[in-house]
Amino acid sequence: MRITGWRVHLNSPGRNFLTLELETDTGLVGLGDGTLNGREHAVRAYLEEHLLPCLEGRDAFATEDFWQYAYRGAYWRRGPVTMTAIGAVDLALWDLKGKVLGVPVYQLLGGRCRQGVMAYTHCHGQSVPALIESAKAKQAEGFRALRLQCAVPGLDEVYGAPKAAVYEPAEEGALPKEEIWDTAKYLDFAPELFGQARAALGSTPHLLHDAHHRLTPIEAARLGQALEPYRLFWLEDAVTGELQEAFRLVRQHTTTPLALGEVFSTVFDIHQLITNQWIDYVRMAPTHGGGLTALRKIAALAEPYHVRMACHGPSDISPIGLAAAIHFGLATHNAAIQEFMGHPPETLTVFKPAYRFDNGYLNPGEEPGLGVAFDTKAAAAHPYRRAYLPTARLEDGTAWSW
Ligand code: CS2
Ligand code: MG
Repeated sequence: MRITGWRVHLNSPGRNFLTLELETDTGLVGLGDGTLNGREHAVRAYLEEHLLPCLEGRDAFATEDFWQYAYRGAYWRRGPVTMTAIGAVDLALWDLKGKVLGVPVYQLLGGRCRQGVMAYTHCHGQSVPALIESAKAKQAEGFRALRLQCAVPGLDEVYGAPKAAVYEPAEEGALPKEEIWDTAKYLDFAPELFGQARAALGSTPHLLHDAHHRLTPIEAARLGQALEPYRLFWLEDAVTGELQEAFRLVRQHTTTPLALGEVFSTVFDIHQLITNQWIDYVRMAPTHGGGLTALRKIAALAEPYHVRMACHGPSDISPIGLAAAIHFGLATHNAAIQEFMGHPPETLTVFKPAYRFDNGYLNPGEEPGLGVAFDTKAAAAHPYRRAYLPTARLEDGTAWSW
C-alpha cells in the first residue's frame, strides 16, 4: 500500500478541527487529527509545506519508519506544532493499516485488555449547588468519574467554569479574552468546594480537578494536602510542567494523586516525571504527542514505575483523535481513564464516530481502522474561523499562566 496523495481540511463545525486525509493506491483513505487549538494554521502549513510532500510513494504500512524519518529527519525536533503534524500522519497510517487488514486499531495495539475504558466528564457551575446539580446530571448519564470546576468567589470568570453554556469563548475575529486570576482566593475556596461536593455526592464517584497550571509548587503542595480528605482521583496540571523537577516538592508534601502532560509533545517532556514517580497519570494524547507510535512507548516507559496513562480528550481534539485515544486505552494495560467531554451536535454532522459511551465506559467499536467517518462535503460548509483560548492576568495586571 503506497501513499499517493493527501488533503488537509481545516473546518469549524462547532469549533476548529484540522483533518488529514491520506490517499493510497488501494483506494483506501486514512484519517488523522492534527487539531492544535488556537494554532491550527501552523500545523496546516507544517503538513502541507513541509511534511506531506516527503510522503508521496512511501509504504503506508511502515508506521515506525515514517515516525523516525519525520522526527529525526526534520533536524528541528519536538514542539507541539511539529509533533501534532507527525501525530496526524501517524494516526492516518494506523487507520489505513486497520482498514486494509479489516481490524479495529485496538487489535493492532495488542487487543482488548478491559471491558471498556472508564470515562470522566466535565461538570462546572457558577456556584457549588449549581456544580453539584451538574455533577448529579452527569452521574445520571452513567459517568463514574467527574471533573469538578467552579467559579471562585470574588473572581469574575475562571477558565473551566464558564458563565456561558459553551466551554470556551471562541468568538469569530475576537482577540484572546483576559481573565483575572487570584491564587489566594482560589486556594481558600477549593477545599471548601470539594468538602461540600464529597458530602453531596457520596464516596462512590471519582472526583477530579484541573488547576490549569496556575500554581507554584508550594501552593500546589498546600492544595494537594488540603484536598486529601476528599480523596481525589487526581489533581491535574497543578504547576506548569516545563521544569519537571518542580513536581518533586509537590510530591513530597501530598498523597493527592497528580496528573500532568496534556500540553506535552514527546517523551522528553515527561521522562523525569515518570522515572522519579513524581506524577501518577500522563495526560498526553495521540493527537498532540506524536501519534499512537509515540504514545505506546511512553506507556511502556511508565508501566514499571506505576504511572498510568490518561489521555487528554477535550472537545478541541477531533473525534478522530479521540477514537485513537479510546483504542489505545482499551489495549494498553496501564491506561487508567479517558477524558470524555463529547462534541457539539454540529461537530457530529461532519465526523461520524463508531465509539460509544455506555454505563461509564467507552468502547471504540469494531469498525476497521479508527472507526470514524469524515464527511468532506458537510465539513466544507463550516469554514475555519480564527479563535483563541482566554489568557489570565493577576489583579495587578501581571500576565499569568492559565
Ligand atoms: C482542559 C482542556 O480538558 C482539559 O483538561 O485542560 O479543556 C484544555 O484547556 C484545552 O484542550 C485547551 O485547548
Ligand atoms: Mg486539563
